[in-house]
Formats: sequence, C-alpha cells, structure tokens
Amino acid sequence: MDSASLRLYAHPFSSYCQKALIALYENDTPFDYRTLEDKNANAELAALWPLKRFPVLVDNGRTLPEASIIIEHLALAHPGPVKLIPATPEDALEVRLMDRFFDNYISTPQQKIVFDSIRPAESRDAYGANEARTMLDAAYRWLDQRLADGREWAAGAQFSMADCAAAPALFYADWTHAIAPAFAQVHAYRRRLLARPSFARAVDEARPFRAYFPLGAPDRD
Ligand SMILES: N[C@@H](CCC(=O)N[C@@H](CS)C(=O)NCC(=O)O)C(=O)O
Repeated sequence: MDSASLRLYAHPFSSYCQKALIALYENDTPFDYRTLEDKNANAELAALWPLKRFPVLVDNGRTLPEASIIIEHLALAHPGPVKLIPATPEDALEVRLMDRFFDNYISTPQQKIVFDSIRPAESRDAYGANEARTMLDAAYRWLDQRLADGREWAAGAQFSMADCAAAPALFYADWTHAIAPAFAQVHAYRRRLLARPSFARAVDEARPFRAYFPLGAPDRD
C-alpha cells in the first residue's frame, strides 16, 4: 500500500492525536493532515466516525478510529524502520499491556479531571474527580516501580506503541495532577519522552494551542 493514501483527522493539542502523530513521525510516514481547526475537516470526521472522537485515519477508503488501532494498522500496512509493535508475540503483549495502562489509568482519569472542570459548577462531579486523582497517584506509583529496573522505554529497551501512548498521557497528567517528586523514575521517563524528536515535534506543533488547556497551561515543557 502507498503511504500517500493516508489521511489523518487530528488536532495538534489532543493527546490521543499526538499518540498517533508520534507513530507517523517515528517512521517519517507521509500523510495528509486534516487538522480539526478546519470546520470542513470536522464535518468530514463526523461523517466518517459518528462518535466524533479523534484521531481517525483513513487509508484508501478504510476508516480507522482509535489511536492504538491506527498504530497497529501502520505497523501492518506501512511498516518503517522503527518497529512500534515487536515481532515477538510475548514482547508485543508487554507493549499492549503498557499501552492499555497509559490509556486507561493515566489518560482516562486525567481527562476526567479536565472535563469535570469545564462543566457548569452545579453539574460537577467532585466525588468522581477525586477518584480520578486517587487513580492517578496509584498509577504513578506503579509506573515508578515498573521503571525501576532501568528500562529506557515503557516496555523495555525499544521505543514502542506504549511510549506513543505514554508521552502525551504523562505530559498532560503532570499538568493536571502533578506527579509527586518522589516518583523520580516517572519524572526521568517523562523527560526522556520530551527529548524524543517525534514527541518534541508534536509538543512544538501544539504550542500555539496551549491557551485551550482548561486548567491553565504551566509555563514549562
Ligand atoms: N479511545 C480513543 C480516545 C480518543 C479521544 O478521547 N480523543 C479526544 C481528544 S484527545 C476527543 O476526541 N475529544 C473530543 C470530545 O471529547 O468530544 C482513542 O484511543 O483514540
């Protein structure tokens, strides 16, 4: 298949879009970027995926929602030198475990806190937001222990889909509910992710939109 056939519906400031963008940038995969700053792109997205969540990739007429599925598809249909899904099934399982961890236990509670903050005051869910903070603290603690074996990336020595998930998840999670200084491994890993060129590029492309962050973007990163 030809990479020029790829069309990505995404917004540069969105964490799940950055996850897919990192995968595309890692392998220099060419694609047509339909930014959701554009009204027409929003209408096209709604027609392709009525759930209207992004990113969505279109490859030769096939619609692929969900950042992990997009990355899995790229590995199958447009492989490059950086193997984001390891060839060995056991290694791939570890990558998928860590990918689920970052989506479900870092991004999901992080988004819960942010979305709660933009609800009308009378509709806020303080109990749920507090549960999300507790979940983030538990996830940071578990990750800190997991990284203590000296691994460079989330699933071992190789950069993988799990790191594509981790980079924006930890980036915004620290802005939302600060990672305690005691979790030195998590802080060091977050810094390694920020230094990775594919993610540094995504962060730079998102810089003009920092005013969109409902809790107020800190003056760092
Ligand atoms: N499970 C989806 C989540 C995608 C998602 O939640 N995207 C956010 C942007 S980061 C979104 O579409 N937000 C729009 C909305 O909530 O209306 C994935 O992995 O791609």
